Amino acid sequence: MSTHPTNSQIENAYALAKERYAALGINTDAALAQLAPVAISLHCWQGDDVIGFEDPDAALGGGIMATGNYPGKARTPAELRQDLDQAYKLIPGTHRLNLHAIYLDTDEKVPRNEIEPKHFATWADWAKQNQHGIDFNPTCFSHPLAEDGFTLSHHDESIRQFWIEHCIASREIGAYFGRELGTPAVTNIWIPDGYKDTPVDRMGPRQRLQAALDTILAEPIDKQYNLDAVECKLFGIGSESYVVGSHEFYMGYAVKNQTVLTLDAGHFHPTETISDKISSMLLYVPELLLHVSRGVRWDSDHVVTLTDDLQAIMHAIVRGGFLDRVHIGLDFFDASINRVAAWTIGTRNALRGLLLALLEPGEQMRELELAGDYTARLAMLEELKGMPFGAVWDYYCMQQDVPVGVAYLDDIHTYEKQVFAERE
Ligand code: RNT
Ligand code: ZN
Repeated sequence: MSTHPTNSQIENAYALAKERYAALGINTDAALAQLAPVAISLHCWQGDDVIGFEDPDAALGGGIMATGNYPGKARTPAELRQDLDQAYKLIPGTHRLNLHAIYLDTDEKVPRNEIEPKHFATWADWAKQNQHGIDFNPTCFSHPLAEDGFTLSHHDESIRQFWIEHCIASREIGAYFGRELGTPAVTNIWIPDGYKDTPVDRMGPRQRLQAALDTILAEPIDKQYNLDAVECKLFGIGSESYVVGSHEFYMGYAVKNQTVLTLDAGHFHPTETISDKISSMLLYVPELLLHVSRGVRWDSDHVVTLTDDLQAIMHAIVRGGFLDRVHIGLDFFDASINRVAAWTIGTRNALRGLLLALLEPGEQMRELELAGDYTARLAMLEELKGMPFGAVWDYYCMQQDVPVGVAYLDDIHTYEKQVFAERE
């Protein structure tokens, strides 16, 4: 579709950019060295519209929805891994995989409360070969026992117990990945529980959820293998009036129990952003998991683009020095575009946002702020937006041996013709 820059053009542009940044006291090589080890957790569920492999005819439930029917979606674990391999090839760096329990790889029909590490062994082998850490999630939706909209907070004890067992099994699978791969899995609990219309009892379901979580987390697991996280939400389709696991619920729970708190960028009021929550929450919880996403009207899960919101999140992480306490995961699912491209575009954008944040003269700007020179602070923040950041990003892609600029689309088109076409 276009001609691509040559290596020497990329190098020349970088050399100029490096000088411009150096003049502001920013070392571009150091910024790239900081970016390189950051592992973003790619969510497996973008690859097949959150269907999984438990039942190929499963319908997505739990108040989340994927729209579109772009051809070529992965139908088996092997196909999903093949698609992921393709996406990882187009993204600079080495990244993680975020797996949901319904993506088990076995011919057996396994009830969710009986899943075991062996059902995920192929994932561990593949991750080991490709140096991916793995994160994990119990799947408390798209299931007959979740059909009435309640799982861990269900008033029926036997249903609640089923989901408790599923979450306990999931933590063990997280720990298995952690042991196998030498990097802890963040096992994140999100449940859809809530009411479409105004409830009378708002406390009861929350008490049940709190007790269920206590039971799930009762068994200590070494943090070098598994980290427990909990994720809130404002509303879902069918739970517009009341969500049991609200922000306050999980904020309180995570602080009290010192678990990881998950902040999904699409799970708050439309004008509320997660960027400003990071520095507050890190005073009270050990670590955060981010579901970097993009809300659009009723949807919380559009492909991540390089928005002000995204930049504010990355700035908050970098300026706070929180890269080692914030796990960056992605959460979006768009079935109307090439799914490998969705991963590629979303992840590259997350990294671009991060690089922009790393290309700041942090110390100098802090000094200006402390000196009360808000004029210079504002001038600097605005000047930075016009710096030749693209040249640094292009150079990084070249250095990491992935396509520079939209060149990745060529690979995606080839892949589409060779692989997706075969799946129809
Ligand atoms: C749903 C939550 C949750 C899911 C995944 C599939 O609103 O964001 O994180 O998207 O678990
Ligand atoms: Zn999420």
